[in-house]
Amino acid sequence: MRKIIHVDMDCFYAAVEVKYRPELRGKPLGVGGPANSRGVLTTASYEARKFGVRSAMPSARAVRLCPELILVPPNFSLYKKESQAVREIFRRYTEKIQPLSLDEAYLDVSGVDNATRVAREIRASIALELNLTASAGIAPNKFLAKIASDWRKPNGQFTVRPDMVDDFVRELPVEKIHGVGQVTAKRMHELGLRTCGDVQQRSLVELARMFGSRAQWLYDLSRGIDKREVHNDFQRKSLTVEETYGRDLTTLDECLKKLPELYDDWAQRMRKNGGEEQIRGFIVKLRFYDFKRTTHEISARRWPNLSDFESLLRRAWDRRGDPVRLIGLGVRMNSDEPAESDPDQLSLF
Ligand code: TTP
Ligand code: MG
Repeated sequence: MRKIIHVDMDCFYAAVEVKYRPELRGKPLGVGGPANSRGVLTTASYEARKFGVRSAMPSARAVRLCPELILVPPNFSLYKKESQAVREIFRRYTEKIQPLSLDEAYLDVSGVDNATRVAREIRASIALELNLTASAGIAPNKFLAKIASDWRKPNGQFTVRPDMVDDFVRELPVEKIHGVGQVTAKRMHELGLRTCGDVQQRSLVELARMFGSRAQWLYDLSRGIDKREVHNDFQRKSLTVEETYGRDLTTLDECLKKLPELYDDWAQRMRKNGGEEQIRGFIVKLRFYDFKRTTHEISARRWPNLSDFESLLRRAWDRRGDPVRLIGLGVRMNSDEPAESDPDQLSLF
């Protein structure tokens, strides 16, 4: 069973503005273009939302709804910087991170005991270190995690345990199904499908007649089934660690002595990253005093032991026997899996 966390920052751009201009805290704030032109809001603080002010609303209309509204122009480079800082916090827990935008990401934390606690820790770190708040959803897959992160917004979190999935989806409006936009939702309503529970009543064949190639997707999601992986920004081809030494290592024994620490470091990162089943080979890399390098590699489809790297290191060393300034080790991974068609890509705009 996988454990996925979806983190979504609270009124992100507005919260970043408040962080750097504390005098704005507690005030109705809109981030966007000026009200005297065709400016549009990117977002608004919760104080402004009480007046009905929303993302994507023309600034002029927002000011009519909320005359006290303070409008500030967006500062994207600042939001990017904060977003990167948030991502650094995620990386303490996992390397399987899929950002959806500056303020949102999926994390695969299947390796941890208690994903609910990890989410709480991540949110606490964001609050303490960055002076921003985030909400989180914790669930066995992306679809449920993303819905759950909205449940206790702002500054809250909600966990959908595996035994809660059936109840969670039954009453869920079809609009919440990822990829179901207004047009599809309207059609579904006309066919008597208002909730995921309604969709569950229809067979796959019936759904295929109504929705063609999207039937399987609707069939699965309405049952809370979603097998989409959390994709890193890039598909990993290898996972290696390396270290450059202040003083060149002149004997094989000296090099061998460095391996346990490197191995532990590698193992820790590998556990965070996951994907043990994708291991296809072991690699050792040496860089010599003259910056020339050599690598030695064998094919294998299992978790490597320290001794695997020791024998690779011996062979790599035997090639030259010269002083070594850098040692690297790790695994090659299978990266030629077919790219899965990801509905995330379809429904953005
Ligand atoms: P959201 O997460 O949709 O909104 P939010 O973070 O401002 O508020 P919430 O607490 O409800 O999550 O979007 C994240 C940021 O993306 C938002 O701060 C500004 C930007 N954005 C736009 O620029 N245009 C838009 O239409 C939307 C929806 C968001
Ligand atoms: Mg947000």
